[in-house]
Amino acid sequence: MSQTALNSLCRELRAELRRDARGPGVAALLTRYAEREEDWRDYVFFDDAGYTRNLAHRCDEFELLLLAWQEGHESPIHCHDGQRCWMAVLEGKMEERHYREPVPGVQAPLVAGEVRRFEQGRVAFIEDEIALHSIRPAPRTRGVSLHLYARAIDQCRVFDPETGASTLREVGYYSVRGERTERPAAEIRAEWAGS
Ligand code: CSS
Ligand code: FE2
Repeated sequence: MSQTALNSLCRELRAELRRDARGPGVAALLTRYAEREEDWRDYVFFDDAGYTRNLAHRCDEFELLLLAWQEGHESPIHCHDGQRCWMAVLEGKMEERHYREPVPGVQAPLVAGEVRRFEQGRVAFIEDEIALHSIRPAPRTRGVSLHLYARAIDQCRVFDPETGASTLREVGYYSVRGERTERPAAEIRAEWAGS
């Protein structure tokens, strides 16, 4: 890997998650990167159709993605497949809405929880034990966020808040390390396997 700030971050994240899979030092590493660095711009593509998932790095310990959100874009309400998720704001402000199932595993309308706003440089953390959530940029702004999933998330459940019904959704990639792609996600994952 070349000596870019993003590659250095990946090396540091890997060392940290190998040391302790819960990643106590991850938020500090992401904060430092978000406050100082700009090389993520090479990996970000926007699309009017919806937020884009741009792959920066994938290995056994984690997956690192840049998500690009136009004004008005919003993720569905989703879980994190039992993994840990950190989100650092690189551009704009991001809003997170928490939801929970009133009785876990029983289908019923979701209960809305807190709404949080994260400024540029701030880091959010979520896992299934905390809540389901949805993410969007603050009104009238676009945003770029850096997402670390440990371990990688290849699928998640997305929820209808009115009924609580959920469906399993495979997640894909809009670009890989700065190259736009329309290749199937499984093919891309296979290439990174064992790295
Ligand atoms: N989980 C969503 C973004 S919010 S953490 C995704 O990766 O597409
Ligand atoms: Fe999420």
